[in-house]
Amino acid sequence: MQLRVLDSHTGGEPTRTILSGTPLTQAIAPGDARPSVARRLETMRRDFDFLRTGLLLEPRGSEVMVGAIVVPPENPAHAAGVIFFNNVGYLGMCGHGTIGAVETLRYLGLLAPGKHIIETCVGDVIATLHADRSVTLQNVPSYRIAKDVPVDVAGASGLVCDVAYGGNMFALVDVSDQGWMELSAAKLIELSTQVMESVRSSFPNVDHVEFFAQPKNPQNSSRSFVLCPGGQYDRSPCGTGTSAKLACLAADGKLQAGEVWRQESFIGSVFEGSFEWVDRDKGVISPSIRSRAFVNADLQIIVDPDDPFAWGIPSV
Ligand code: PYC
Repeated sequence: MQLRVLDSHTGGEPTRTILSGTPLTQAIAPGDARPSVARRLETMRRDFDFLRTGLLLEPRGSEVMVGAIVVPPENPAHAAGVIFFNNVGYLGMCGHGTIGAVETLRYLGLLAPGKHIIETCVGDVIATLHADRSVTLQNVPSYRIAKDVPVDVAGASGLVCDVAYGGNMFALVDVSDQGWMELSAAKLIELSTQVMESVRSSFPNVDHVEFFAQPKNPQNSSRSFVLCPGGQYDRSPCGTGTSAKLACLAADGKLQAGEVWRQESFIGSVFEGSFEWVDRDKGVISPSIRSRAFVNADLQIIVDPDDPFAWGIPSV
C-alpha cells in the first residue's frame, strides 16, 4: 500500500490528509456506481478502519489529529468528497479539516482559486479558495436546537447551555462568570467532559462541548475552548463549533446576517465567521468561515510487516 499523505494545520489544529493509495481513494471508471460520501464512510468504518487507527493513533499519530481522506464525489461535477475521522471514530463535518484538505489540494496543484463543492457525509459544502490562499467555507445549514438547558458540573451552580448543530452537535456554555478560560487546558478538558456527560442525558447526540468567554484580543468577538469527541481540545476556533455559535447568535438577534464574527481559539488563532439566513422562521442559517491552512509535512508512510503497532496501538 503506497499511501499519499500530507499534513497541514489550520489555526494550529492538525489535519492529516490521505490522497491516494487506498481502494477508497481510487478514481471511479465511467459507468461504475458512485456511492455517496456517507456510504463510503460506512465502507471505511467496516473494511478500512485500520487506515484511521494506523495514521492517527500512536505511535504514528497523536490524539489531537483529525484525518481527512479525499474520495471521489458522488457527483462527478464536484471537486471532491472528504471523510473526516479522529482518534476515536468518524466526524460528520470538520471545518478546520476542510480548509486543511483544500489547502493540501492547492499545494499539490490539484485545486485552483475559485469555488469548489466538497461532499461530506452530512452534505455538500462550498470552499472558496482565495488568491491569498485563505479559504471561505460555506458550511452545511446550522441551527440551534435548545436554549438554556441545565448542566450539572460539580462546584458550579446555575450553569446552562445551548444545544446547536453546525455539522457536528455542540453544547455551548457561556463560562465568562466562572473564570474558567483562565484555567489550564487539562482542567478545561476535565470540566467540559463533565458538561458532555451531563448534557448527553437529554441530548445523546452531542459530541462536542464549546466554552466561550471574552476574547484575549479585543479585536476579536469571543474566545472559545472546544472539547472534541476523542477527549482532546481543538487548537483552532473549530469550524463546526463556530457555525453552531453563529446559529445561536442569529437566533438571539445578537449578530445580523452579513456581520463578521471573529472567533478566537484557546491558543489565540482566529476564524472569521458570518451567516446568511436559510429560513429565518425556523432559525436555520448558512454559516461561512474564513481561515488559512499551512501544509507542514509530506509523509512517506512505512508499514513494516514485523511491526506489531504498524496500524496503531489499540485502546488499552
Ligand atoms: O473545525 O469543525 C472543526 C473541527 C471539528 C473537530 C475538530 N475541528
